[in-house]
Amino acid sequence: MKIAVLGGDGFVGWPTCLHLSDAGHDVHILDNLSRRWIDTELGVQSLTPMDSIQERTRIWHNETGRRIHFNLIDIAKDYELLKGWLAKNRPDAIVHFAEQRAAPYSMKSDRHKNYTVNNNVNATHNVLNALVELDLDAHLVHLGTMGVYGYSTVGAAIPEGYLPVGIETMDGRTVSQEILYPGNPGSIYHMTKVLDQQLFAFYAKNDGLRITDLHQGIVWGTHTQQTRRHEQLINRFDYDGDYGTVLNRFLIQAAIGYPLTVHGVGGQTRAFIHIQDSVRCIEIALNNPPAKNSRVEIFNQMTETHRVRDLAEMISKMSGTEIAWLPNPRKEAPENDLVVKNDKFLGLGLKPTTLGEGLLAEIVDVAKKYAYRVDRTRVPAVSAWTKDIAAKIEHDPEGKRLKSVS
Ligand code: NAD
Ligand code: USQ
Repeated sequence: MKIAVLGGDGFVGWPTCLHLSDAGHDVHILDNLSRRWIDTELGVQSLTPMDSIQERTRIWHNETGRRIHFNLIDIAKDYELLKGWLAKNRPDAIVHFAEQRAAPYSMKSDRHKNYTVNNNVNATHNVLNALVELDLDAHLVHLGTMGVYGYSTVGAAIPEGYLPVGIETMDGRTVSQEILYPGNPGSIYHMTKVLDQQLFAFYAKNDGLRITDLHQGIVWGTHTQQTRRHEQLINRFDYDGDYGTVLNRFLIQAAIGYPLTVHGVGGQTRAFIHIQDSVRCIEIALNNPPAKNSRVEIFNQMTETHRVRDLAEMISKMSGTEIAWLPNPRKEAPENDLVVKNDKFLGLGLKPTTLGEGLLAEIVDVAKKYAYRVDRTRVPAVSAWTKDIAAKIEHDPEGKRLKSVS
């Protein structure tokens, strides 16, 4: 297949491009490199030394003889460029990663809220709009998030996108219908993914577009089979308070001897997936497109759930690192249960990579190798969800949160 990967320079995008290219697909990256600019804005860098995208693709070509093409396009702002590229190249499929994906970054200030909404919603709408305008029957695979559902199971497992409901009619009958699971986002970033869902539902219904939405959990790990092939194919690895995600952060913290930063009592339960499984799921989704004029196909892309404090305790035991129980900068339930259905990927052959000590230790080793690149002052998460929380945290008598806890 000829596949356009929007956001193919990012943490999940880059290993996906390598995986798809290795499988024989013709891969074209469209990316505006905004994630690299955000590192500059925040004064941080990936734990792992990343080369430029041009250098990465050159190394891949040297290693494999296969080409991955790169196009510098802002999907949200350069609609005509995007449309022109799609018209000329007419891909069979599009994988859409090109959004601002950090919840803390999206909550930093009014400017960051505006940026996240404008970037994410426009990027998604521009792609859909161009597909219709060009009469292009490409299968669109979008990376959504588990966070569209919120994280509460109300005593029943979260289904894959659609919820059967019974509605009492005016003449006393009960009719059943399947509706999109009610959106319950916990940040501006997560809210943009709920808005994406509505855009997809409309374009599938009105224009018959073939769309798959992958509601992905927190991705952990860094290497895949292909990124291991050459030092310069290495994946990015975020550790800072905005972009670092919880499990990867704890592993880096363990590697540099920084107390594990648990928010609150760590009762938050979240869904997880290893990066290797993430790229496999995307390939499975590409190989199983929905029919034209059918509803949006939704998969829950996760393999296991864990409670934050259990992860911290496990890593603390494994590494001897202490745990810091910090005031929570987010507005979220302090404790929740989470049960999620993921039968569709399992049915299509996914063999989950679960959290084993071997893989965890491998990540700690990667982190130790590059520990000299870590700026410890960038580890604390300082983006507060509300002004009230920001005020409380600033008045935290022990000043734990704003200072480095080391
Ligand atoms: P990332 O920030 O590392 O990568 C996103 C890429 O998209 C970057 O290379 C960025 O430059 C590009 N991009 C952003 N806006 C763009 C625009 N307007 N035009 C062109 N390119 C643009 O993020 P990631 O961790 O690789 O996540 C990829 C996708 O998967 C995101 O949509 C995210 O919401 C979703 N997701 C990620 C995780 C996770 O744990 N990382 C979990 C669930 C879902
Ligand atoms: N947390 C800590 N300590 C930390 C960092 C986070 O206790 O040092 C807690 C947070 O308060 C939260 C949980 O861990 O309760 C998860 O936080 P996270 O930063 O790992 O994940 P999140 O903000 O939800 O976002 C990440 C990705 C996002 C993706 C989402 C999937 O950045 O792109 O959509 O995971 S999900 O969480 O399933 O919605």
